[in-house]
Amino acid sequence: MPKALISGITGQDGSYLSAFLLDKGYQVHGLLRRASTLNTDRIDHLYKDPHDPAARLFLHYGDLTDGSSLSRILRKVEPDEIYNLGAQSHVRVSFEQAEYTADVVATGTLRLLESVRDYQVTTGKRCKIYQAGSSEMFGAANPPQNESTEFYPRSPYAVSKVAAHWYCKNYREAYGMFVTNGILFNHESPMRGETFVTRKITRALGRIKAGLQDTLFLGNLDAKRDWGFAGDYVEAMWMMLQKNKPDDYVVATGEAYSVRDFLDEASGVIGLDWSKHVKIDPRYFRPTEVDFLLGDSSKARKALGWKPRVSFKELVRMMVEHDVELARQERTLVTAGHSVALRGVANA
Ligand code: NAP
Ligand code: F7E
Repeated sequence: MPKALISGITGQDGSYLSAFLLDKGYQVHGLLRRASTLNTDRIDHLYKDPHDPAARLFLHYGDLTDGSSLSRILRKVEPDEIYNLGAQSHVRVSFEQAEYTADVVATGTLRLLESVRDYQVTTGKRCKIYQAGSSEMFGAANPPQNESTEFYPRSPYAVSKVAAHWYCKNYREAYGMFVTNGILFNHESPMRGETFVTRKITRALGRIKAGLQDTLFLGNLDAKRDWGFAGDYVEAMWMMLQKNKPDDYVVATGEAYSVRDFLDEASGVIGLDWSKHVKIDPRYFRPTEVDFLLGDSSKARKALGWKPRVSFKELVRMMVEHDVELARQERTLVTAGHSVALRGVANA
């Protein structure tokens, strides 16, 4: 049974990737950050008690800011494949917590590479590493962007991802390690964190429809993104590690829409006029914005045989329908006298 180790297993991509790998027959191990509350909501449906002989998903306390935990987990798990998805992944927040973002995203990747390097030397075993690179690394570079486009990062998050990308390339060249960089454009789903713009919009629309909210505060509506479905993108990650040689691949749909287009499409699903509810709040502007990302993923399509299955319209509908149902459940709770979590208060 192949074994995979995932950092960031409790995030959006971690949950889709775990489900995908379990389905392929893998034993899946994940790094779990200690928190005062349980943060495993996205993978609870996949988890079985480790005493159950059928259990194939295991969690280990560890952190990308703690190199010794990484080394210990590597020796314990002996993975065939490592997916480095762990990150402080919010671009706006990275301006507020720049040092921390660099520590997790850039130095965290370096810690993982060093741990794997030592592990391979001392045990003689080999493992393949996937690095979660981002279209944010292209930043202000002219679209369409592909593997040959020069990086022009526009946030501490993006700069840290560029550093991680180059660490990975360097370890590939210096030590012959199998390290592949995926450069993934935005990908979304009903599991998307609620402070990213797509989910912020679909959560708010659901709540407006349910009478739980009236106003949605947003920032720049003109930014354009190449939005795909997370479920399609984790398949590309796996495909990259099935190759014989490590490489760099852009993964994208090849279509871009503005935040305004997303609002139009999403509110169309429930027949709402968003202009009556959306207000612009400059707190959501970024000190340096990324205006236009549009990916050219011809290399991945040719070399991996990957292509997206879910269209923009289908993605938006999937997210809106999910969040309309979630808000309906919240409405029931509120009507019964319970309180529901306050959302949208953070500056993100
Ligand atoms: P996400 O939902 O924000 O999940 C991030 C994950 O990283 C969570 O499991 C989080 O744990 C974990 N994490 C945070 N700090 C950590 C630390 N110090 N040590 C270990 N784990 C830590 O992100 P995502 O959307 O799934 O994205 C996955 C990866 O792809 C990230 O590296 C992201 O930067 C990158 N990426 C995402 C996109 C996209 O559009 N989604 C596009 C390109 C690249 P907690 O649950 O405990 O917070
Ligand atoms: O912003 C604009 C905002 O935060 C998209 C991360 O997964 O994808 C993600 O980064 C656009 C930006 O995603 C609000 O200014 C307007 O132009 O959803 P987002 P992102 O910054 O593109 C990349 C590929 C990653 O790697 C990252 O980890 O939407 N926008 N109004 C807003 N954005 C937010 N969050 N909130 C607003 O109110």
